[in-house]
Amino acid sequence: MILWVSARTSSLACRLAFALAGTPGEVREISLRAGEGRTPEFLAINPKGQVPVLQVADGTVVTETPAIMLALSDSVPEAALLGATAPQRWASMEWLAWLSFTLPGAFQPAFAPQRFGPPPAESAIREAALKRAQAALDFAAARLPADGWAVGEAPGAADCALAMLAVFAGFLNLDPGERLHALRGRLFALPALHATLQAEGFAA
Ligand SMILES: N[C@@H](CCC(=O)N[C@@H](CS)C(=O)NCC(=O)O)C(=O)O
Repeated sequence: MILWVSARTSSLACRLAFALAGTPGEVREISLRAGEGRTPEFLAINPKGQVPVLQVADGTVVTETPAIMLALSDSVPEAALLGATAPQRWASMEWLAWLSFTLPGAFQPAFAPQRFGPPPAESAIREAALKRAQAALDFAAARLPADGWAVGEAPGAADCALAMLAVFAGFLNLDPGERLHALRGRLFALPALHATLQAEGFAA
């Protein structure tokens, strides 16, 4: 399997999950900043020009974070990335779907307001987006346990996605809240994730 990512973008969630599950295959890094998401070669793989993208062994291409998490979970079932029971899988999908809505609705306009309106509106767009992003962080933090993992007894896809949200909070100087910050700390301390965190520049 091949997972395409770009460091320090939203592909981090799937990259963490790929490593957490011990997925056979490789991670291929492109640089969105250098325009590598728009090359003919990359667009032939993902016409959306976005990361993450997963290519499974038979060549099938999967895009969109929740779908990639599902494909990883199906490919390495023993890792139980989405959870060990049906209610846990539903809860994991709930977090992933919520994040898919929250990132473009709150975080992306905070990072890149110029993509959401003309120059005179940029600072108002950013301010409003920062408020929505903080509200989303507060919502997540209030629903996380004081210890352990977001869903079930083991770390999984929801934790990887929530840790990415905590990282983005840091980029925007927002407060992830004690529980989300602690969840990220527990996840990032897992030895299985060390090489990934090094590659992303989060570990020495
Ligand atoms: N809905 C997609 C969003 C993926 C996405 O927004 N990826 C960003 C990285 S932060 C990207 O590739 N942006 C480049 C672009 O849209 O041109 C998912 O859930 O995976």
